[in-house]
Amino acid sequence: MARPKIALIGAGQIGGTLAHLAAVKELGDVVLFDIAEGTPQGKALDIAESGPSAKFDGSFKGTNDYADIAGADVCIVTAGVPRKPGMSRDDLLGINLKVMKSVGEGIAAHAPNAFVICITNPLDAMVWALREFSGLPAEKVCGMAGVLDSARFRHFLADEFNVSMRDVTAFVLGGHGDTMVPLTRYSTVAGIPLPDLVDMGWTTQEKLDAIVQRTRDGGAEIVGLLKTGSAFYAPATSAIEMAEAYLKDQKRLLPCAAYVDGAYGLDGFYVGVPTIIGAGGIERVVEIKMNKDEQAMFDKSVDAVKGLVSACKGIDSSLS
Ligand code: A3D
Repeated sequence: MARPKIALIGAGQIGGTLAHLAAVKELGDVVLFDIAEGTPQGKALDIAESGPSAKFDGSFKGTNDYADIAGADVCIVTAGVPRKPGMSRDDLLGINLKVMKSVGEGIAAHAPNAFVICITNPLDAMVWALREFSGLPAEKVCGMAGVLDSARFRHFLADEFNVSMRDVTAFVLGGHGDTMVPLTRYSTVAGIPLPDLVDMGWTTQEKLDAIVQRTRDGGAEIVGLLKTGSAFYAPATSAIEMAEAYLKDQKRLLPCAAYVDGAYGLDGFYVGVPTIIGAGGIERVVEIKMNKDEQAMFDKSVDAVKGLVSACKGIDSSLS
């Protein structure tokens, strides 16, 4: 059986890391696409040359021609610009919206059957625009954010409790922005919810609140340290987890930016929710019960995403 084909649209920091992870995990043949000449070709060759030592097989091609993504099973989109210190994700909207138009058209023309994972920021608005521009079925287009935000939350919790991150599960919903909603009630250490761990004296409510805030600021913390761009190792690893769930029909329950129409009282736009990812793409949006406070945080986050989608419509009249 032929190896799956994975197209990476954008060969920058995240794109290159995605290619390397896909190679090491032997997920399939990789095509790296970018408008920058030489960058995707150089990264593809460099990764291919690591194969003999790392012991993976696969074909790695760098290209500036959309025709080379033809028939891709998965497309992961990082094309665009990242944040610099002092910028919010929303500051990227105007530039990256134009990029989503060309990427959406490229995917529609050459890889219309792919499962598409968008990473470009501001995530919830860009994945919505990418779906609109590509015209692909909504269940085949999603955004990576919740897996990363939950991973950051899990890392901070594992550190606080001095336990393996394997035993920490966490839930972060809503938009991928300052209003994201880390849900402590649904986050556990080996099944023990965080509020119970506070009662058990494992941590204090103040420390837990600080971890929740650090999770919300997780992207900015890395931008502040790197100064020249944003996080790439953890974002790439998170998207690969989603791609693997699709390619191997794992039916993973992962939080991601999915098209929500009906659930959560929403009518047809993208926001971070729990989903099942399998061979059908986003096979199911899982609707969980929220208490009053959680619902209020979620609603605020949804309003922020709605504002960004309206801004996109204001910039590109074909989206209205
Ligand atoms: P970077 O290293 O700058 O790579 C972006 C690449 O996109 C560059 O190589 C550009 O040449 C390329 N590019 C620009 N325009 C086009 C185009 N029209 N077609 C094809 N390629 C193009 O950035 P990065 O890899 O660090 O980040 C990529 C995106 O991911 C940015 O928008 C970040 O803000 C975003 N990001 C999202 C998260 C989430 O959790 C959602 C996390 C981290 C970064």
